[in-house]
Amino acid sequence: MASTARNIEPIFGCSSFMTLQTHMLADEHRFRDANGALSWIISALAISTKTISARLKRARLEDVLGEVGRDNIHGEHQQKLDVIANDVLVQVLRGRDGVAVLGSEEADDLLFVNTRTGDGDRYAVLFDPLDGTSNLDVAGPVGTIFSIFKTEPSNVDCLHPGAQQIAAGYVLYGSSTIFVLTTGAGVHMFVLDPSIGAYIRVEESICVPKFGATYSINEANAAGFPRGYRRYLQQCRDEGFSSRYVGAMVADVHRVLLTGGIFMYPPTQKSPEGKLRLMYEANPMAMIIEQAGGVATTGCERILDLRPTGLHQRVPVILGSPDNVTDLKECLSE
Ligand code: AHM
Ligand code: MG
Repeated sequence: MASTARNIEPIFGCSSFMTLQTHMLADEHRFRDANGALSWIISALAISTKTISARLKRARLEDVLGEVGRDNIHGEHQQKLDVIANDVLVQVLRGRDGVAVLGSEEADDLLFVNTRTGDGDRYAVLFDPLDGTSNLDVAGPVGTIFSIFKTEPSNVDCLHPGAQQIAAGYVLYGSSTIFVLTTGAGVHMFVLDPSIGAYIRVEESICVPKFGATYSINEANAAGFPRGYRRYLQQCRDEGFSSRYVGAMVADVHRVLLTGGIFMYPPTQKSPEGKLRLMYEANPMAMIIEQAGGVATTGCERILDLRPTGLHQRVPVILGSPDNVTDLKECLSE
């Protein structure tokens, strides 16, 4: 007797049920010589960020808010959670065979791991373990940002231009935990389902809207911005833009990615090079924004073309919808 197929309700409201892990397995087919090393690294980032997410949720209960009592390389007061997040990432990533080099905002120098030689590609993973830490004490959003390069014996300091990144992404710890990833073929978004402990893909090939009437900048520093930025901000206000600034780049850029607009951290009188770090903040966010059809520039040059001079180098950062960036660049060139 013929049976009638029952309509299957979509799980999680997604048309296809794909975890980050299965997404990576499918993605590997794009690379003819893939040996699974990149998938192992992404899986290490997934387990690390699930751990960090859980620690963040219990931070007040576990009494891990506040400062450690020492400064990092940038002279910033390290928070206990900066150290915890850094240690989680280092411990998990150093156990993966393909990882040869780790670089962190919270460590002065690169860390060389798995130093034995062997077959297969070797990777450098650079990261900002917890971005936007001033939000921690008030339970605001924070993030983890990562950048992955292939390492070469000829370039042991890993100072490659961002255009050579193999993969990049961020995790936003907000009202939900979001994993955004690119391996050079579009930008995909996953949400952590804490009930099953898996990142579930919720959006594929995200496109930054061509224009968005929102700007994101620490406007309190405006008196110290170059004149072109002040002109652009006045233009935005005259045109009825909204201003949104969380103070965590991951959260601010995530809004730009999904709804359009522009994120800026310009040079200021106090910080002529800007505040954000090229290798583990600007480069990975630039790759994400470009892969989604947006623009990433210092105002003078494409971020991904910059030749790095140091692991902790700072750069001015502009990330946004193509039309917004064009308007800003016109103001900067006047
Ligand atoms: P952090 O990595 O030390 O937290 O600093 C980076 C953060 C960015 O997330 C954010 O865009 C910026 O610093 C905020 O700085 P400011 O308080 O100067 O606006
Ligand atoms: Mg940061």
